[in-house]
Amino acid sequence: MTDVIQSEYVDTSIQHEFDQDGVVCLRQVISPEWIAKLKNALPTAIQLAGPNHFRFENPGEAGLFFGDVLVWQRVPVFEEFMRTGPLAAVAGSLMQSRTVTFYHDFLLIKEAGTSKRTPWHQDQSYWCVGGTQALTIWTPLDMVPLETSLEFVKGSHRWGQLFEAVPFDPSSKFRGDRDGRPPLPDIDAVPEDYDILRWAMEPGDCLVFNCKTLHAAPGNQDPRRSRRVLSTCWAGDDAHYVEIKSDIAPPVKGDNLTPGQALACPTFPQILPVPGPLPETV
Ligand SMILES: O=C(O)CCC(=O)C(=O)O
Repeated sequence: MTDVIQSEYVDTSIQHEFDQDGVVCLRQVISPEWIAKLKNALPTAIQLAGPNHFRFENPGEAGLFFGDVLVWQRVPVFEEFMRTGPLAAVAGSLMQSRTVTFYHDFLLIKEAGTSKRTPWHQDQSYWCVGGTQALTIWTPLDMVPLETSLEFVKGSHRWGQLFEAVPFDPSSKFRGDRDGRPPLPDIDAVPEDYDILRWAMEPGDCLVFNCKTLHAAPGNQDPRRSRRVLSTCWAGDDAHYVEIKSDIAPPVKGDNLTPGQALACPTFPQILPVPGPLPETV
C-alpha cells in the first residue's frame, strides 16, 4: 500500500495549523524559475481564454477582473506546473492522502484599479466533489500587500456547514441555491464577530486552504500593480464525484463519473503517485 504523501514544506506544526485554522501560509515553495515561466505564459492564457472565462469591469474604473478555469488544458506550461511542480506533494501531505488528483485550476487577474471584490464563499459549494480531502492552493505571481490579499475566517471549515454558492458577478445567471444550503452569513457587516486571517505575500509563497474554509478578497485599488494569481484545486483519497442541483463551477463533471466514484479521469488527472504507463494490449 502506498504511504501518505510527504512534502518538504509540511511538518507537524504546519499540519496542525492547517487542521485547526483551515488555512496555512507557506513561504517560498515555488521557485523563481516557475514563477517566471507562469508569468511569461499569461499573455497566451489570456489570448486562449476558454468558454468559462469572465471579465468584470466597473464602469468608469481602471482595471479589469479577469478569471478563467482549466487553463492547463490550453497552455502547456500550466499543465507542466501542475504535473511536475511542488504543489501536488504539498496538497497530498496536508490532506494526509496517499493519492492526489488535480481537479482544476483558476487564473485570477485583478488589474490595478479594480474595486471588484471576490465575495465570501467556500470552494466546495461550487464543486461536484464530496468528501473531506480537498483543498485549494492560492499562488500569487506578483507581490500582494495585506490590503489586497485573500482573507479567511479562521476555523470555518470546522463549522460542519456548506453554504449556498454565490456568483462572483451578481449579474451572472449562476444559481448556487438549489440544494437547500443556508445563505452565507454577512461577514462584512460584523467583521469583529469573526477571526479573520490574511497574509502579505511574495511570489513563491502560497496559501493552502481547506475546501470548506470561508474566504474572500478585496478589489485591487493599488494603482501600480496587478494582482495575478493561479489557484489550483486538489483532491485526495476520500474525495468523490457528487451530483448537486445547483450550478457548479467550473461546469465540468469529469468523464462519465457516477456518484460516489473517485475523481481520477482524463479531465481530473491523478498526479501522485505518478500513474505508470498503460499495459500494452496484445
Ligand atoms: O483571488 C481571488 O480573488 C479569489 C480566489 C479564490 O476564491 C479561490 O482561489 O478559491
